[in-house]
Amino acid sequence: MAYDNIIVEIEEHICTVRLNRPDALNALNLELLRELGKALGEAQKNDKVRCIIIAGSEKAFAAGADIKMMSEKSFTDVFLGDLFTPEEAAVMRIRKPIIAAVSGYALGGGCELAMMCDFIIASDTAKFGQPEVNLGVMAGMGGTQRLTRLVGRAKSMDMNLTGRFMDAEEAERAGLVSRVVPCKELMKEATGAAKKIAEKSMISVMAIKEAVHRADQMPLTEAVLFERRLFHSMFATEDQKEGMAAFVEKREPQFRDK
Ligand code: CO8
Repeated sequence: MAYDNIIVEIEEHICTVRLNRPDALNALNLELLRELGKALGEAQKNDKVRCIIIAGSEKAFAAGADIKMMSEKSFTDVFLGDLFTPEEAAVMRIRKPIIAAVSGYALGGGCELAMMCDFIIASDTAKFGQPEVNLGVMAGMGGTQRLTRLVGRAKSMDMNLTGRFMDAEEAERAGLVSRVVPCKELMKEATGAAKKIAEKSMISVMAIKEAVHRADQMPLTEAVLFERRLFHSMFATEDQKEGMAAFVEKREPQFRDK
């Protein structure tokens, strides 16, 4: 399917979605976000796809929501139109793993989109920020919430209140990103991680994603019980038999998602 604001490639079980508005540093307008939601929905339905990567350009993952699109909007427009709620839901509905490959600016909605992914691999040029305060507004797609859960209150308050950017090294130290690699190696690293995930049983992979996301949302004892019941349920799968037999027989497992 052809898109105007993103480029989608599917290769070796990996769907890579590149944000592609180079003249606006990949600023997120509604058209782009709707195309992204559609592409992710298609990847979810496509049995060939086992992992998804969202990337931008070398200069910018995304420099935020499109300020030009928002500048003339009124309270009534955004409140009654529920700006960005369906677009966020479309990303959060995806059950397959999503890696954000971030190079350059990931600001405002760009940082928030990266945080909606399951983990972030960053290039050493990455810059994260929630600079909405400089525009007389505030974060609106998780910048005060997901960022606080990921890096803690002190750094989240600092970034949201001052609008300062966090470089890749600080982001890794703070727990916002899982790995930092040289800019030129970003896509190789992200693809390598995606390929590793693609080799596993999709039953384990999708259950792990659901369980880890519960860590933000449930009390610990409930969340551990949720995890334990998922773990127990895996003993009903052929992939559990295959994975454990392969270990015992000292060979590579052949998972069949059954
Ligand atoms: N929206 C629209 N256009 C943008 C944006 C943006 N967020 N960011 C950059 N651009 C455009 C510029 O206007 C410019 O276009 P033009 O040449 O036509 O004027 C082009 O991209 C290149 O930008 P710069 O010339 O500014 O490039 P620099 O290298 O000098 O600076 C910066 C790069 C520092 C990234 C700078 O562009 C900047 O500060 N951008 C704005 C960052 C920002 O404030 N982001 C937060 C936006 S608000 C937001 O995200 C709210 C989130 C709420 C929910 C989100 C749901 C998706």
